[in-house]
Amino acid sequence: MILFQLLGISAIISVANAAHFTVSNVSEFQAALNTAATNGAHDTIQVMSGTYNVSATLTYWSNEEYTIHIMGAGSPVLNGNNSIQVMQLTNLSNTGDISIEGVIIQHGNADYGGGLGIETTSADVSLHKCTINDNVAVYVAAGVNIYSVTGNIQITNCTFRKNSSPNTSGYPYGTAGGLFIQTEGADTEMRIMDCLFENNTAERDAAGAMLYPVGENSTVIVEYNTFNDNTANEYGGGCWIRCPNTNATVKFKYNSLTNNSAAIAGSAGGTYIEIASGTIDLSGNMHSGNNAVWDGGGLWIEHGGGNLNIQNNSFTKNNSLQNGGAANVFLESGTATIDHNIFNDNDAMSVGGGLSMATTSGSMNIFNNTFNSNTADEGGDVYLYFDHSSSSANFYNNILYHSSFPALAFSGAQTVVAKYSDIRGGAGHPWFGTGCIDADPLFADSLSGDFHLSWSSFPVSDSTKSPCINSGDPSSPLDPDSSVADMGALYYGQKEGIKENRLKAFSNNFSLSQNYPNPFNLSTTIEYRLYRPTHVSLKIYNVSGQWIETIVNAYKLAGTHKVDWNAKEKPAGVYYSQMQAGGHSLIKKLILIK
Ligand SMILES: [Ca+2]
Ligand SMILES: [Ca+2]
Repeated sequence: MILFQLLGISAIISVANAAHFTVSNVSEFQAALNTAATNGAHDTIQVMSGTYNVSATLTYWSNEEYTIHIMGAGSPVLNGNNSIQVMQLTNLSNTGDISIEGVIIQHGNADYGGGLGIETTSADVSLHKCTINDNVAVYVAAGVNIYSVTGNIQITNCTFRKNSSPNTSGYPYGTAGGLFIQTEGADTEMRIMDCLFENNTAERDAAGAMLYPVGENSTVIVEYNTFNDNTANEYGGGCWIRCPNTNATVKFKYNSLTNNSAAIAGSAGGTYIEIASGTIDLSGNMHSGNNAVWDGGGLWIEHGGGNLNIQNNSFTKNNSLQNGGAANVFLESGTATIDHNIFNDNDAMSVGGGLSMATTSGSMNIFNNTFNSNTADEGGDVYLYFDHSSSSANFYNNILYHSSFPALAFSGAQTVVAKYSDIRGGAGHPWFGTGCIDADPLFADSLSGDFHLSWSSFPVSDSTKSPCINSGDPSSPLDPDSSVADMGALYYGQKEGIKENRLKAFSNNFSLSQNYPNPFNLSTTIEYRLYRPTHVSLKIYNVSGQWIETIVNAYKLAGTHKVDWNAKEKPAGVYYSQMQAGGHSLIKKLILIK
């Protein structure tokens, strides 16, 4: 054991190849960074609570093969006072990983990385439980700028708020309001999980987050994040991902994007994804209230070839002034699978109020989606464009209802024949094919966004049974209740006699506890836990699946929430509580005794 005593550092203890520093002011912090950079040890710098007014950028520059971990104790605030970059950390070795946890970085100002800059060659970078607020970048990356040649980068449980990149002097200036991550080499992985991006702005692209792995075989994972009220004047209001090299993997799942915009001259109000080739998996996301002046109010994708899967997402009240109110998708070649999504109340001025999709030579499989109340000049719900005759589309088991006419439209070198779909105003069109119907789908409560199919007198097969139940293509896989496939995104579960859906398998972004007491005779308490802030609805249904009461319908913060249901006036019997959040749903049984 070696014991150091250096001026300005309150305690340094180095055990073999590990050193620990505790710092409580700016000069101690910088002295610890200087020592850590050259001491031949793995370092932990514990930053005690308090405000650190930084007048010279806190700097770590090392080529040691040792890690550094900066750890806030009691949420220390590192403040650049709107005049300087707060912190810059650089390691040029292969294994000198950099990690930061539990600090608040605010009011930084720099050309790149106004709050924080990190650079490595092949070492990994992680940022955990940090808050990045009110930073400005003259050129790129107002909040955090991370660059690595081949290192992996992980951002978890962080908040990025009110960061802005306002410069307009030349591209790429004015990009990446909250966060910018770039890797240069092949085989890198970048991951953003459980983060909140709110009220960030960019004069050009990517107001919330910008992820840019330049090399081949890149993996990008963006899961369980919330993007709210971010504004880019050009492309990508919420999240922007570009993989310009071959064989990329993008997993974009369980994210919530609300009120983001591409405001002045660009596409992708919410999410922008562009890859040269590879696989995009986009599932369980909720896009609502996003808008773009060009294409793709909620989502914009350009895929150079491979697999594109868009599943179990919901798109509500997004709009674009050109094409694809909810989503605008281009697939050069390969296969797109688009199923079990809900497109509700989206608008495009030109084509594809819900979904606008184009392909050069790809094949598109579009099935079991629910489209409701979308509007466009042409293709109120769906517009497809086929560039070459080798392209194709299978379109079946979809519901297109309450939208502007014609709900489905297409152009180019191929045609579409819809099958086993419920399409309002479709009858008589050449594309209204086998098994298609034009009948009210009897959604449970479409005005409040509940697109389950209803069947009030289940199991009696009368006029209360949605015409979409068991009316999908009989050769489709059976529904989970072993009945013939239903049309639309949500099937009617006939085993329990209650609306249910496939999405609930993916609902681990929240939990719904059993109510207590249960059974009960007057009132009962329902408790639920959110792992990220989101809009929540909690509804009570009776045993026949009829809606009884909505007891929560509001935006809620992450954490545990409780609500009482007073059933004094309700008849005894079995009820169900159904919680919906982030496009997912959970159900519990309640027993009322009188
Ligand atoms: Ca060191
Ligand atoms: Ca069925």
